[in-house]
Amino acid sequence: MQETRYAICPLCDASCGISVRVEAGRIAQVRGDPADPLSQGHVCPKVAALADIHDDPDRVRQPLRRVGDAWHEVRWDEALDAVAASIADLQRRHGRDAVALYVGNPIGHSYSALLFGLLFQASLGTRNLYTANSVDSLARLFASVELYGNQAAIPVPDLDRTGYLLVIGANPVVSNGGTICAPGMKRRLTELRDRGAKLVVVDPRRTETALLASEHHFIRPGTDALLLAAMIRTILDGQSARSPATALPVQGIETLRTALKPFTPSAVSGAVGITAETIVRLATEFAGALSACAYGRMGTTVQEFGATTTWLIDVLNIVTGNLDRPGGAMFASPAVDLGRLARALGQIGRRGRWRNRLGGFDEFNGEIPVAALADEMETPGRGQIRGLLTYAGNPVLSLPNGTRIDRALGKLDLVVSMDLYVNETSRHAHWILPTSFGLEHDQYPLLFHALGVRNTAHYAPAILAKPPGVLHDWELFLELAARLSMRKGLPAGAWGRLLRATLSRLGPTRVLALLLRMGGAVRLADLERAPHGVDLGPLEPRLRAILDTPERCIRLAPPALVDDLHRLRNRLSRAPNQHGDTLSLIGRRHLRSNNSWMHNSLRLVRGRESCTLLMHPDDAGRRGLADGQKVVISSAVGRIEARLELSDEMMPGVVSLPHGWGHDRPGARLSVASAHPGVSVNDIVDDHGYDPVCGTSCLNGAPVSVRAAESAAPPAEAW
Ligand SMILES: Nc1nc2c(c(=O)[nH]1)N[C@H]1C(S)=C(S)[C@@H](COP(=O)(O)OP(=O)(O)OC[C@H]3O[C@@H](n4cnc5c(=O)[nH]c(N)nc54)[C@H](O)[C@@H]3O)O[C@H]1N2
Ligand SMILES: Nc1nc2c(c(=O)[nH]1)N[C@H]1C(S)=C(S)[C@@H](COP(=O)(O)OP(=O)(O)OC[C@H]3O[C@@H](n4cnc5c(=O)[nH]c(N)nc54)[C@H](O)[C@@H]3O)O[C@H]1N2
Ligand code: SF4
Ligand SMILES: [Mo]
Repeated sequence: MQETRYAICPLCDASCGISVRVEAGRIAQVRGDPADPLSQGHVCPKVAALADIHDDPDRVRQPLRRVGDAWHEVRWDEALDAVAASIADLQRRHGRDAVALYVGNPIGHSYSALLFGLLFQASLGTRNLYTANSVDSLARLFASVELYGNQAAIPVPDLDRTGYLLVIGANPVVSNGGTICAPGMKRRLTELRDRGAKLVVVDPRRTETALLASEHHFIRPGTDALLLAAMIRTILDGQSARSPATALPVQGIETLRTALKPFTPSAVSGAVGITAETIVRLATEFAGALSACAYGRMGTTVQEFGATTTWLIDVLNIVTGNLDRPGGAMFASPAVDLGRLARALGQIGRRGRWRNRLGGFDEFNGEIPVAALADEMETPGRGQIRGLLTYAGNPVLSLPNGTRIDRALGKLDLVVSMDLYVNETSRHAHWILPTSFGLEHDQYPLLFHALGVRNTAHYAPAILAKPPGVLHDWELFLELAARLSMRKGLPAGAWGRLLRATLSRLGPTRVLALLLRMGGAVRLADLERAPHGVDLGPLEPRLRAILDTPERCIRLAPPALVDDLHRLRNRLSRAPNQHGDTLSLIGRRHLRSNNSWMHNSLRLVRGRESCTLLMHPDDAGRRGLADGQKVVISSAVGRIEARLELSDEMMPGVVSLPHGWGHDRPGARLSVASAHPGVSVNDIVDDHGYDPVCGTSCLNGAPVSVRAAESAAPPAEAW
């Protein structure tokens, strides 16, 4: 039997609507859904790999227990009881923080896992909670708390109406955007240019996005805050007391003006690598545009000045009067109001209520930055992490100093992975608890609707049956939470049982229905009748409903960030090491790759090798290196070998390597990926490099040196 069903691609923030031909319970074909009001038929090459994951022979479809090197299939009851008993036992003997939880990126794509995960987290009661946030968007969340009082207040560029878009440290043509839901970026940016709007890209690499731009400027990694500070200073200098910003409820503009004094365009120009005249012109044009918007992503969040840079991006939008107005940076009005939900759940982004055991990091919203994880696992003493639970994450490849994480995982008393694969991380697990995936459960892009460049609401029921031996993520969370609260014999145990009984009877869909009803825009029943999704109109100003600061004002000059300007000023005296031995290492993404976990799809990995080190020909010439040659890349924490690819798309002094590769670790069960392993850039990214303001790891900008490998002969053919 064959039928066409509609669903939502769960792979990235774009959340494209898809039409899926299902034959005999399997995906026969996936296409973009032209009737989806937001994605309008757009999909990228990754979408075809959805079928590969669903059908992957390597996928884990029954709970596994590892004894030595051997994996044994076990029954769910046995696995759940044993895991709960081991967690409770470790916590009883060594304290509740002895068991840590790491939550990876895919949780963001499952509303049911997000909601029920909170319950599991509460039942675990550990302060050692880590997530991919601190290698991703923590700086963004931090800046939102400081400016607007709620981490859920994330402005998105009003792409389809703006007159001027400044993209700084993002490559949305490839990534399809992060912390923004705007499927079809290439089309949107082309239309932006076609209607006469300006697109400026600032990036140490002439990216696929830069190729669409009106202008592109190279920038030295980690110096964006200097550029932005000088632009804002220039704008404030030329602004009268009746600035556009004064129309917004802002506080602290004078403090800001004073704090930015030292950052003149000529003072920052040398460090940034952009002339003072260009900086002044960029500032003047941005301020003079009918509407304008600055947007930053991984290049501005996971670097030395992540929090400060993100704050200044918003400040630029605010002081030019471009926040909360059409064509500027706006807040979506999602059908489930995330800001309100965050408030109700106590998740607005409080911080500093505790620190990690070894010190150095404040908790943010209950989590500790991953920069602390390896130390917390390896340093003995009470509270040392002895057990790690991972949910939909692959820390061995995704976190800085992956080699060290790998080693530390091998020594833990308990590792439990709630995952689809025996991969680089879960090969260390004592237990793997497999879950359903993607189209096997219902979908509602809870987070991404709140980041939409247009207000839409889309619900899709499950369209594939889950394999009989797996649980839905939310079921797994409930089962573990219930067993844990019973084991621990907490007074909450009875409540836990009651809650579990109630919630499992309700199920996530009923909870979603309730949340939609509270939002008031649309009901679940309406969405069930609209398989392509519902259009709720263009973005509308709503700052006053968003603001959660006690003052009901935007805090333009929050002390934590203004104080960081001293550190930023010191950055000015650091000499650029362009012609020395050291190069600055940055990351990149590829259209056919998704973080660390989709390389087991043959159609995505075959063809030209993409895990190469990009370098400017001048840098190669100076080192006597040639295109295609194997090179050794060394840093303070490790060395890896990769194939060199020369290109003048790189800024001289900067090299780029993608992350998520390195599938040659023994014991993983990834038959395709292990034949196309690549190397893991995180083996040379230092876990002790982080932004001291918010604790985000510096994945971009690490100093490395590059030399020829011993066996330097270029390959006969790629792979
Ligand atoms: N195809 C594909 N799409 C994806 C993903 C994927 O793996 N593959 N991952 C998804 C995820 S989880 C995320 S978070 C998003 C990320 O989305 P993006 O942030 O758009 O993706 P990146 O390719 O990391 O882009 C970061 C850009 O910053 C530049 N850069 C590096 N350092 C600096 C710097 O110091 N200053 C400036 N100005 N620029 C710098 C890099 O050259 C790069 O072009 O993508 C999502 N979409
Ligand atoms: N050097 C460097 N490092 C980076 C980055 C970078 O740009 N440079 N990017 C960072 C970013 S932005 C991110 S988001 C992180 C990602 O880092 P992580 O979130 O740690 O890892 P992923 O590669 O996304 O792996 C996702 C895991 O979840 C599993 N999985 C997928 N779907 C499901 C599901 O529905 N249920 C369950 N239970 N499991 C599932 C997959 O099998 C895989 O093991 O990497 C970060 N690391
Ligand atoms: S852009 Fe993202 S959501 Fe859209 S099809 Fe590609 S991976 Fe899926
Ligand atoms: Mo991410």
